[in-house]
Amino acid sequence: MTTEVLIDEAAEQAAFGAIIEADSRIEPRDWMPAAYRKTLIRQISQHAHSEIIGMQPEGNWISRAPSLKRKAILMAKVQDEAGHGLYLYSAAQTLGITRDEMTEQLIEGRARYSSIFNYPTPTWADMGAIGWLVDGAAICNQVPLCRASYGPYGRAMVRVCKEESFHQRQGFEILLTLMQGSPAQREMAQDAVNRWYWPSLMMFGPPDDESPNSAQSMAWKIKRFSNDDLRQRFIGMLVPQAEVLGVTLPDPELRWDDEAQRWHTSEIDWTEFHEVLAGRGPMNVERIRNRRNAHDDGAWVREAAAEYARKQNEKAVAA
Ligand code: FAQ
Repeated sequence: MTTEVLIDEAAEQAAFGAIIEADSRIEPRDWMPAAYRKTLIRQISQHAHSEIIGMQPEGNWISRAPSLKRKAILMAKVQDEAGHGLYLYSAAQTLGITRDEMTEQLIEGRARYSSIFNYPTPTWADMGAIGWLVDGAAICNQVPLCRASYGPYGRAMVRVCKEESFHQRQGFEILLTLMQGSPAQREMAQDAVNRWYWPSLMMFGPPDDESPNSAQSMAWKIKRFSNDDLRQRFIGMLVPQAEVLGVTLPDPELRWDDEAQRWHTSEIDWTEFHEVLAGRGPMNVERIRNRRNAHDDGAWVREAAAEYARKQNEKAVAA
């Protein structure tokens, strides 16, 4: 490498550092370290895959929602998740990876998506628990991401968060309605909360001392808070809401520790988390199989769109 190239790179590195330091934004055409680009592609594509796979657990209930109104709301929510996936794939594409590459990684089982979407949805109350807990956790995690140092990611998050907040309220309202219903309905709501509570805490990722990416991602201001801090914030949000609902959070040890200024909880079952990440959760195989089938079934649409674009291009050239 020549001295000139080294000086250029040092100048670019310094300019990048200054943008991060000033809490300003890195944009697609700006110089960025290769590792920053790689981390963003990893996180944004995993996030996009989560939104897309995340349509399946609730999609399972669209045809069985208990009323026309509930069905319309659930359809709108699931459609929003598709939209989130698309903004996020677009944000990742600005970093030099194609949508096809990301899709291939997902359907071949080489990409991660959130652990939470590998759990089944056997009852209607699961729609309430997903909205309240899963979208609630998503909001806690994603509001700080609106300030992520990479422009296209932070901007996508602003709209995503607005929609997630509607999602969380509709889930809360489903649970509230069930909790004001018959004993069987209250039991169904509590059972769903029991099943989703711990997996929703795992959504924030491994404990801080076992999170290999956190320190660097926080230094780059992609992540603004650690996994454990966000998990704590989430618990603090849930406790008063659980009281309003009249549900019990399934952790007998849960209490505010005044001395430590933290929520004291039972130990999270990290073995379960790692099993799900390794592809051995209750629904991993089905989730990827469905996604692969949908991709195969859509092949003719992609071919037709490509052919249409080719013809339009041909016409434009001829004109
Ligand atoms: N599941 O070093 P860290 C939604 C992986 S919300 C699976 O701590 P990092 C809305 C991690 O990727 C859900 N994998 O990693 C919705 C890393 O993998 P590597 C999606 C997980 O990145 C609601 C390894 O473990 N939200 O979809 C999980 O600093 C309802 C080591 O972990 C986002 O993706 C997990 N739970 O922090 C949709 C938010 N946790 O390096 C439908 C954006 C960790 O082996 C219905 N992402 N891993 O490739 C983030 O904020 C971060 O990436 C974290 C992980 C916090 C998830």
